[in-house]
Amino acid sequence: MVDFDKSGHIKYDEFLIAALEVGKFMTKENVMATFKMFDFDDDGSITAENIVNSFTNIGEKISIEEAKAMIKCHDSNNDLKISYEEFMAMLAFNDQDTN
Ligand SMILES: [Ca+2]
Ligand SMILES: [Ca+2]
Repeated sequence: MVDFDKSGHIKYDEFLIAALEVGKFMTKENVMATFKMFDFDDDGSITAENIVNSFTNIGEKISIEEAKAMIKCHDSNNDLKISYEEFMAMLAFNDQDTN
């Protein structure tokens, strides 16, 4: 992980920037793997609870409100969850090798 401001821990915006940087070079398989990393309960969507769990897992604390705000930014159908499609859009992932 990248600690841009040398604060000794990774803040959620740094985490997102790092994810976006990685996203530029991601394959479809890597995007799915990253999605599943957030989707703890493996139900095909990332909820605010899933985000809180993910950050707890990497030693970061964010509130449920912060997680909800994060989802709202990328939740195009307003169901308060991030679907795989919305996650790909969030990473600006372009699947260029579909046949
Ligand atoms: Ca889930
Ligand atoms: Ca959604």
